[in-house]
Amino acid sequence: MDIEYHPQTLEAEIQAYWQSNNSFKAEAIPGKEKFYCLAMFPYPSGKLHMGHVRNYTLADVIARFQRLKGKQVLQPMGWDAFGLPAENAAQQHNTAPAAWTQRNIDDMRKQLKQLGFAYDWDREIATCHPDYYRWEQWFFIQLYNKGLVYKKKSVVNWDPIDQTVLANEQVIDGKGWRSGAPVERKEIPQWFLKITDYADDLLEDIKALDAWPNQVRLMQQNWIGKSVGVSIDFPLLSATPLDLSALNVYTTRPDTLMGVTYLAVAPQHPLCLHLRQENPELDTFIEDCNKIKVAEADMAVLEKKGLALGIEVKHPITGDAIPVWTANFVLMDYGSGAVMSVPAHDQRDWEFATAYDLPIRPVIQSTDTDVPEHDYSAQAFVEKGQLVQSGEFDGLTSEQAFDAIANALKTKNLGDKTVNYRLRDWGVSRQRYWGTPIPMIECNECGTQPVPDSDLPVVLPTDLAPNESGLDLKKVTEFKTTICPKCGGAAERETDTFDTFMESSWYYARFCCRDDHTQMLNEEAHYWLPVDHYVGGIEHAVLHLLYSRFFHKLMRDMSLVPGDEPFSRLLCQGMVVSETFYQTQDNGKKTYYFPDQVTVDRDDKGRALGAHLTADGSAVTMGGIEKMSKSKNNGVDPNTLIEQYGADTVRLFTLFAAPPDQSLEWSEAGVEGAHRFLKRLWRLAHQIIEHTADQDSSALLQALAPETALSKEQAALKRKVHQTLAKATHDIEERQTFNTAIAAVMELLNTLQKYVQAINSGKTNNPFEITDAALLRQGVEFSLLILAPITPHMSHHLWQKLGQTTPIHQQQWPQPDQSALKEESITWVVQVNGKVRAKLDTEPSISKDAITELALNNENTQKFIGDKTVVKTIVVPNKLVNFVVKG
Ligand code: ANZ
Ligand code: ZN
Repeated sequence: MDIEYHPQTLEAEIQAYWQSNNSFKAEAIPGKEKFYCLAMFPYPSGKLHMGHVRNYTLADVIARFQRLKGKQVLQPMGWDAFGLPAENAAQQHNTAPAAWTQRNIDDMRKQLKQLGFAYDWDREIATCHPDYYRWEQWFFIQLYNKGLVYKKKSVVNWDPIDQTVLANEQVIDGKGWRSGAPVERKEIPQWFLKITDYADDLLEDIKALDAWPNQVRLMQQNWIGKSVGVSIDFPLLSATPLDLSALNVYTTRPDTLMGVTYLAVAPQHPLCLHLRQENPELDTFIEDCNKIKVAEADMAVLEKKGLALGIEVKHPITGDAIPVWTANFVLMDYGSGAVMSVPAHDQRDWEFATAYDLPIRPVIQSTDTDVPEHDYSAQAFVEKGQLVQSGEFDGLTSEQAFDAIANALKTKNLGDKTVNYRLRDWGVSRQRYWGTPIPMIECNECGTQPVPDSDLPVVLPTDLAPNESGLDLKKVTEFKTTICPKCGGAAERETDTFDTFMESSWYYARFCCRDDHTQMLNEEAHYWLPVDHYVGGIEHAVLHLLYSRFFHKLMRDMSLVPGDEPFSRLLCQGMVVSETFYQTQDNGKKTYYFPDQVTVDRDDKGRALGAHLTADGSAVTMGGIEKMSKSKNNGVDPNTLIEQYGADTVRLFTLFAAPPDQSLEWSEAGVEGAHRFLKRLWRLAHQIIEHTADQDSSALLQALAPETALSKEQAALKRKVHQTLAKATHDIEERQTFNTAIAAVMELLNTLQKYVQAINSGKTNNPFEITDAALLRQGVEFSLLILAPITPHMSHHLWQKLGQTTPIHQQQWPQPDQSALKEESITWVVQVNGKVRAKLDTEPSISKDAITELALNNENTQKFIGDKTVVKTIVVPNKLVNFVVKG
């Protein structure tokens, strides 16, 4: 018998078997329970990293387990194939992005297959294929027709030297990545999806996502950022070039209204834009503000700058005149682009007022009398409290004042409560080549026209040669020039492409029916959706998940998908981390080394003392444990591991080393441990197969029946086997702690091994009597079944060796035998003053208190205690209770 474990040949054979038998084909059978398991699809960078391996292994375990539970399982795989890296690679290596991407896809598919993931490969999607993106274009046009799409001028990063728009990641320290020129802010027309129409829906439905990590739900909620405030009109006292009677502001703190000492509008506010014509100083200020595109997060730390506009408004309650300024920290696209400034109670306003010597007027006081008086020369007092210096509102709490002031304003017709969202509409235009063409046409006569359905898809030309000027659709005349679908005259295509988040927002749905060339989604989407389990990285907690939820609601409203949410349950796996090693060069730069270039020096307890370069012995610094990354050279290549140990070992290690949501620390020793375990399982299984090969199968079955009499050892073995099954089922299904399920199998393996040794050494029984054989076989079978989702190749092979005719992935997950789970009962002796008075049978797990109580309440014990007092109770665990009585 071939007893050597050769994972590489074995795994390749089994993978070929799965492929030729189409073992993981997803079949929609109406009426049968389904399970849709999905891992976030990768960007085809060309190489799988350990983060991918972990992500896909976790999902694969869930999918394979659900298959064993008898469900119809869909687990697909595809490629998030558009995006910037392909363009960069194209320019570096002079290859077309399409070819580069396709080659990477082919490489990565091979690697995924080597890991034995149970995908239905017939459903593979690459988002850069016209078969896929044509439906995205179609859908966009539907949204356009429904008024959910609009075009608006919006700011981009502009490289004045390269004359091109830069993606955020191409701006490094405010400069263009290639030209090094300071990046400018430029406004160009762009397409937007009205996600803000769904803000409330997206917020409300978070409540129902109870199988999502709380952290992610919170991040979604904060991103949407609903705030309730008051919109207030400050009537204009000065004439303005605009036909305006009042300046409108949005505030979440109407309680501070009486502390307003100036108003501040955004530099892009219409008022500024009109005044700049006659005010050169203002013109320069606006120009300066427009130069840099500031992220919202940077706003808070920005140096506050502004300019008085020479205009005054009237305070809506007191009627006092208030000056209007423009300030660089006011955003044009939030609220109304104008704020009422309360320097006493808002830190930004305070900084601005301090810089420009504007009055600070405190109107809120702490209600806590222990708090020392606030020092307004140091900073603003931003907490809520009680109103002072606020006339009729004095003495109200901030909360009471919110309503009182809102009502007072409402009566005067100068304000009302409103809701605001931090969420902005989604700008989907990218000035990039490698993406889905936006299916729009611009006609001089008829304006914007969507591409007619019959002309879809608008295919991205893939035969562009990357050259000096880069890849630019604007320069492809054959693409750009077209005919207006309305008047038939000459027209131009939109040359921007979609944000790649568009493709990843609905791929989960298209997997259900990717072969349907007549429509975007069909009835299979109604069968498979929602995704029952989605597995991916926490880095997608905000945008990808929000956009997918938004798309789902859009598709729902067109009856294309069922339900309100795309992903019922979400698992965000932790990072894969490992030790970093570096040497510091003379210039202070760090050179990072790969773990296999380094030898770690350890003490006799295995603790690391330091490390040196294996090649020349020079000392290296251990830089601590960090996320595996290219820049730190601390990544481990899954390919090398697979070649060395086989896929099952890699899978087992990644699952065993940590619970799914926690960081997984890479360790060579851990991988070796996993590999050793598999070899042990391999040997033991072969041993048991050998010993039980010629037993009669019906006799083996009979031996497992509940009524079969068992020796004490046999009963204990049977209990262990079924306990392991029960625990592993619970760990995999409910807790999703695959590491503890694996630990349970490891323990079982120890038990089985000891049992076999006991027989072999003649300590127990005759060699392999039929009941022993049956129980040992069952122990191995359960181990293989529990491990089938985890180490599928090993399980598949040994299952066959056991003489089973149906492959293991088609088995039903077994139910533990409840009668076998029962702990063997133990017999207690109950004594009164050292004399045996009763005997009691209980479970072995009974507590000390419970057995004392039972023994005391026993009829016979009571008879001998009578009205005497128990002065002492002695309990010998699992044996005896003795009551010492007196009186
Ligand atoms: C007066 C005030 C007093 C404010 C105070 C705060 C504290 P959230 O909660 O995020 O919705 N604001 C309004 N529009 C703005 C804009 N376009 N650019 C910059 N800031 C703007 O924030 C609402 C608060 O942010 C508003 O409440 C306003 O300042 C400011 F003691 O009004 B507040
Ligand atoms: Zn036209």
